[in-house]
Amino acid sequence: MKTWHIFLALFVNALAIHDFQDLRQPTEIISQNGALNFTFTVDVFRYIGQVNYTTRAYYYHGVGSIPGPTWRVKAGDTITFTLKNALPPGQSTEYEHNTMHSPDTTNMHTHGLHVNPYEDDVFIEVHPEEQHVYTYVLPDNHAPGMHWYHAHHHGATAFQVIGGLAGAIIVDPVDDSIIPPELSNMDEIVMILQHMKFDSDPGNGCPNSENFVNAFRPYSYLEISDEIGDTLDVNPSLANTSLADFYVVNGQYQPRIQMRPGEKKVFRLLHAAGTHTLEIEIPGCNIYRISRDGVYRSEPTDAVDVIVLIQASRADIIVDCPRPGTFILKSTIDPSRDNIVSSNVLRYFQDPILTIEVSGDELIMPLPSQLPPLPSYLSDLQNVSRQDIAGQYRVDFGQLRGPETCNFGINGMLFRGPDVYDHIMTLDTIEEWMIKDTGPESHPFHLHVNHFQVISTTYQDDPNQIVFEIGEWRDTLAARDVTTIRFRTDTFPGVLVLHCHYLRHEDLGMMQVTYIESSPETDTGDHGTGSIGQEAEPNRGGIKHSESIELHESDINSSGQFKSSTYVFFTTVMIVVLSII
Ligand SMILES: [Cu+2]
Repeated sequence: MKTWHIFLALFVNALAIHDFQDLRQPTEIISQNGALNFTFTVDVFRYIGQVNYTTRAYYYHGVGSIPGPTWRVKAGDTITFTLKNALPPGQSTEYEHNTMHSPDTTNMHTHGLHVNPYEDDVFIEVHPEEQHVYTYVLPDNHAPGMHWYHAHHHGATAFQVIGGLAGAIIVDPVDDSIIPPELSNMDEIVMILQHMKFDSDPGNGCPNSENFVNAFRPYSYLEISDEIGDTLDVNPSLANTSLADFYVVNGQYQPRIQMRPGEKKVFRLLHAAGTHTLEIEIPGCNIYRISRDGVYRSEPTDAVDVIVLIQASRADIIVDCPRPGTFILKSTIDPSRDNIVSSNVLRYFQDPILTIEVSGDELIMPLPSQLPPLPSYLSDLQNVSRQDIAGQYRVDFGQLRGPETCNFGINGMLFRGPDVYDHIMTLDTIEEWMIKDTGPESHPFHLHVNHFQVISTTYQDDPNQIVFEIGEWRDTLAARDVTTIRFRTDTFPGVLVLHCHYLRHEDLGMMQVTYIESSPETDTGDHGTGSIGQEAEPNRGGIKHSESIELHESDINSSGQFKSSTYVFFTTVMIVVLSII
């Protein structure tokens, strides 16, 4: 963003109607005696705020809200959740994959939860006048942390998430004593950041083509509504016609919170979006990050200047403001980070997003020296020996060649359907994947069900590890150059979905399905219906949807897996680069 853009944004902001209301917390639905049983109904909803518009929302006990209520559970709990679709019937249930379609078909994804993939199944379709009962059984050792839920019907994901179908999931530990007292003494504030955009900004995120099939740029809700064939009348009405592109916190525009000087609070930030990258700053206050993507660090960071929240990411931060006064939480575009935070077209400026009023008597609150320990499935994989790595895979984000020049795919392909497995793994083993993205922008890589640990990267422009840290656990990662991740295929056999979390890319084909077998000897395919790559095996049900394959790397074989010779080459290059650093 150029300097004059920032001044323009400041000017427009000065004209805006500020709510300056106290920040509300979403309704919490809290588990009792190990169970959380509830129903959400998806129905038409008129959002009222800086913009009034007609969209879809989750209704709980007859009350609709954006964001939806927070699910609050403990490790070991069972969530029994009924999703009812009360949207108007009449849309076709026929569609082609990798197009925008079915605005009124929905489903549920529990982003970040470590649960059975046949419970967190994004290929379930809940059409209008249908319902589905989801059962999620959290493992007894599920890590505490904040995750989120959102609609994930491929082809309608971006539309429904941007439209507001999202909310927070908080997993508390069974044993509260693992939370250090310094942390449990702090107030916790959930801050769900959602983007609303009703102007048209053609932008240009497609550097090599005039064909903006799937460019990297912010799309307005109206554009996507048109494209997907939404039959609802969005009927937007702006409180200020100059302000049509903004973030809200828990559905509120520029709300405020109160703190005392020196008081430490935990801000649980959830970027419930699929477009922008935020760079959160709170000038005059101290920020200590204690978790990312719902997984605690071993100890708080030193005070940091900025929290980069890529699409879908979460961060728990401890904040204190030493002096009385008014402070702001904002998203900035600092030129010093131009080479660090990629996707320049998707960086975002808003000042303020939230106001902090600091007054009253000073409090002195210590930081915790340690944070809750991680469970065994998140134990450190940085120093495992090579022979302990059972499988390797490469995920190559890039543009497709040919007439679809500005359409993006993975390993040269678009999503081939839920029954085509691009990589096969074995349960309870260690996988090592290389996430490659050498384009000018940065696709946010997201893996379902299993968090992964960042092992190394060839990207050299972020020496202070602002965007991601080596060794941290993530479920969504800004892919840059070649970044190596590892994870355990813990507990849950079955499909493992990966995709770009710039959600329009996902809808239009940047998604793959991989598969974890119980064991190579005993697996019969009974718990899966798909096939490996294009080599259909009768006992797996064959391929339902197949697309022409266009490879742009000669060294990717037909199942999208990276040949070992190329893997060795990349590893060698990476080791050399890292040793130079
Ligand atoms: Cu992408």
